[in-house]
Amino acid sequence: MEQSRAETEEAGMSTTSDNRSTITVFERSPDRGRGLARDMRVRWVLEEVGQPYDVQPVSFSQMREPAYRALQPFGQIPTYQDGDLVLFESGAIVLHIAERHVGLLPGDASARSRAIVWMFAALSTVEPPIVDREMIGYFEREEGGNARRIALADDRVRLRLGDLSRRLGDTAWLDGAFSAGDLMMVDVLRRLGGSDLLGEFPNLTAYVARGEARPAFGRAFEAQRALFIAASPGG
Ligand SMILES: N[C@@H](CCC(=O)N[C@@H](CS)C(=O)NCC(=O)O)C(=O)O
Repeated sequence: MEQSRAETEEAGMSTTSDNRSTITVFERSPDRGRGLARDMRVRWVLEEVGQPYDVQPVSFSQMREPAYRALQPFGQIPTYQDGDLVLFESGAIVLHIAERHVGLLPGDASARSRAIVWMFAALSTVEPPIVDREMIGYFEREEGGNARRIALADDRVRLRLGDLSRRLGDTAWLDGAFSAGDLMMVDVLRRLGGSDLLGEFPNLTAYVARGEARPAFGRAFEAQRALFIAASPGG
């Protein structure tokens, strides 16, 4: 996992950079500062690699404007801007940053690919059923509920968590040292927000707690929370 500074510089990566990137975030996050929006994973990776960044808060109406769509075609947060480079999709942003700094992707090529596999697993296998379940929570519980759909959504999440829990077993991280794959997986699991579902899997609960205990996570969390509080009436 460890790479020397010389190896890093030879590979065109940097340990730090003078460039200060900017990320777009919700002006006032609907999660009320719980750090569940997808800017959190970008803030976290930037904190892990020690890169200072600026935030550009955007409102829902700004996100619909053509100027914002030029940055993010789907009108979502986050985006990442570094000089002339504009990126969207939180997974691509995290990968971009992790690839250019030391510490979140192993130096060994195979181990590096395996860490990237876990990023994709988090985004394309674990996150979708969690988001589907959230959507039912938002829209259907309020309308009197649809107990069967909710139970099915819970089961789809439970299936993924069960498999993940078995793979993690009693290890600290998914494949050796903490990596961008763990960062992404922990961030995705946090969307379950301490629900009973996550609680059914003690090793995953502990895994998320380990991620949240990282100082970089703490700094990222406090930054987004401070923004929410400042944007709130009386904040
Ligand atoms: N796949 C995108 C999803 C981005 C996304 O869904 N962002 C949410 C906030 S977490 C958003 O902007 N929602 C408002 C909307 O979709 O209108 C990514 O990972 O960046």
